[in-house]
Amino acid sequence: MQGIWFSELQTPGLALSIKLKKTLHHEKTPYQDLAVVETESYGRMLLLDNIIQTTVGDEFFYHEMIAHVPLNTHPNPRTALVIGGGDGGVIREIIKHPSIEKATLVEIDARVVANAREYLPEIACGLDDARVEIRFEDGIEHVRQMENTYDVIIVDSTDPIGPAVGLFSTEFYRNVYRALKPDGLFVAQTESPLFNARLIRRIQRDLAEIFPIARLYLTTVPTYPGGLWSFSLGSKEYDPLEVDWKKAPQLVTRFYTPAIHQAAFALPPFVQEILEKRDEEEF
Ligand code: AG3
Repeated sequence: MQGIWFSELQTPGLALSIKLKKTLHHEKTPYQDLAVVETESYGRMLLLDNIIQTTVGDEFFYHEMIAHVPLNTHPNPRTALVIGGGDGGVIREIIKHPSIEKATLVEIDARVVANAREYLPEIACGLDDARVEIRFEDGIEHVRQMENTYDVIIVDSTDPIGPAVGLFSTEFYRNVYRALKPDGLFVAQTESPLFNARLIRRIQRDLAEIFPIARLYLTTVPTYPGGLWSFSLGSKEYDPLEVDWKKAPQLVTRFYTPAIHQAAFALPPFVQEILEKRDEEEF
C-alpha cells in the first residue's frame, strides 16, 4: 500500500487501517499519548494511546445516538453531565435540546479539550455555549460526590483499559444512580457486541440490579471495532421505548430520528443471546 497508513489493532487479530494525509499534532499529556491526524477518507481523527476516538467523517453516528436517546427519553431534561467526552461531540448534541439549562463536562485530561478546540472545531463547537461548564477532574470522583443532581448522565469513555476501567464498575453505576435525580437516567458507551460480549452482559446485569429499567441499544460506527456499537441505559422512571414523540423537540441531526431511536432497541438474535447466556458458555 502506497503512502502512510495508521492501523488500530482493534483485537489481537484485527486491524483497521486508514490512509493519512498528515499528522497535525502529537503530544504526551499527563494521562495519555494524544494525536490528531488528517485522514483521506474520514477527515480529521483523534487518537488516544493509538486508539481511534472520533473522526470528523463518522462521529455523528456515535454522538447523536449517545446523546439524543437519553435526552428524548427524559420529558424535560434540564441538567446533564458528560463524563469523558473531551472532544465536545456529546456536548454539541446536548445543547441542541432547548430544555437544557446546564451541561457539565467532566474530563480528566485538559489537553483533550484544548486540542479538540484547536483541531476539531466541528466537534468542539458547543463547548463555548453559556450553558456549558467544563471541569477537569476525575469523573469517578465527581460522581461519588454528587447526590440528586442530574437529570441525565452520559459516560463517553475510552475503552475499558487504564483510567477508564473504573467507569465500567458496579460501584460507579451505584454512584451514578445516587447522582441522578429521582427520575433521572444514564447512558454509557459499552463497546462492541462482536468483541466485548462478556463486558456487555455484565454491565446489563449490573444495571438491571441497580435501575428499574435497564436496556441495551445499538448503532453503527464505521471506525470502531466491528462497526456495530452498543450503549447501555439505566433509568429510574422513563422507558426509552415509551417516548411521547409529540412532545419531543425538533432536532437537526444527520443520523438520529425518532424511528431510529425506536429501532436501535431492536436487538438481533446474536445480541439477545449475549444478554441471556451464562458466563461459562462464553464462545
Ligand atoms: N469514546 C471512545 C469509544 C471507544 C472507541 N474504541 C476503539 N476505537 N477501540 C469516543 C469518544 C468520542 N467522543
